[in-house]
Amino acid sequence: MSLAVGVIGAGVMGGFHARLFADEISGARLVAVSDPDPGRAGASAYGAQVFAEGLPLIESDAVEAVLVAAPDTAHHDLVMAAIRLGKPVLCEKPLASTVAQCREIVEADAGRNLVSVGFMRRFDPAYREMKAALDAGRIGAPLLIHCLHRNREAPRWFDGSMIVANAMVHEIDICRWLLDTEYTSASLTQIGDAGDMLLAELHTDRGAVVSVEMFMNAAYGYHVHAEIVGREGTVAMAEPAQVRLRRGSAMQVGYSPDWIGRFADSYRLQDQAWVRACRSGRPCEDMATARDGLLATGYCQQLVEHLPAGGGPLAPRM
Ligand code: ISE
Repeated sequence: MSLAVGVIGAGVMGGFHARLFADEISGARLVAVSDPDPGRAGASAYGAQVFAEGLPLIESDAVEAVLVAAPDTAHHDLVMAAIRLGKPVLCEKPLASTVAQCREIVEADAGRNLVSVGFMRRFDPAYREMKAALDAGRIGAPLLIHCLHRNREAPRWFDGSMIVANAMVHEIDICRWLLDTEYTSASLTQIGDAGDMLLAELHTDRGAVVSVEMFMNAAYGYHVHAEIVGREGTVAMAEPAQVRLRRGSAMQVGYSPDWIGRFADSYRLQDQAWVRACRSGRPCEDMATARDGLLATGYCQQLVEHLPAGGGPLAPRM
């Protein structure tokens, strides 16, 4: 029998996940969607049951597994409810807003492995190929990862700390995963006074350095890029566009307007891997765990604390 999935939150992310479970993910079926806005919930339900709140959805006997795509501040309570009922839960990043809340989740999940965190870049074919090249020794010892992460336009609700906690958190997780490392210090430069641009240099316990350009209002499109520089070579993402348009003595490459276009395959592969793991009862090796979610939130918290001073030491907060 397929896995009965309930999706909490029918915004951009919840709506996309709901469609994946309704249409594309094998071994799963969408049985419920919740959102305080009935119009949004209905539009993402594809005939599944609609709830106004997340808790009754988790408690419903019809729901076997839960995807949380509610606002960040609601994550902790929803994930804890799923753990209490023994239901697997895939929570969009961040796992929770504070280190204390993440720690509570890690403790409740210990030995049960019910919690996964939606750091979907771990399933992106480009990042995976880069990691495979690195792990196979094809570029020698890693020295530096150059990352850039640009959004076309910051959402209205974006504030100064969200550039770290909501957006750069992806680089924090993916570079830990790529290098299998922890961070030891950071230097941070805020560029301009709009709070939408940041240059970060993170040092790691294995000596490699991670540099990240964050720009929330890059205007031309959504653009994520990374290159790992090793002792014997480098491995870099190709531009993600699939086609080139040639016209009027020029060649054009398109960019997606947002992260859904760029990372659609990653979300699909992640959700499929999660369903497979839930059904087999065996954890998916590549999926971010509650512990990864705790570490990411801990680093973000320290980086936000260091922003005014332009940097400082980092350590895993457990
Ligand atoms: C956004 O808030 C996200 O959640 C996306 O995952 C990220 O890629 C994007 O850059 C953020 O602004």
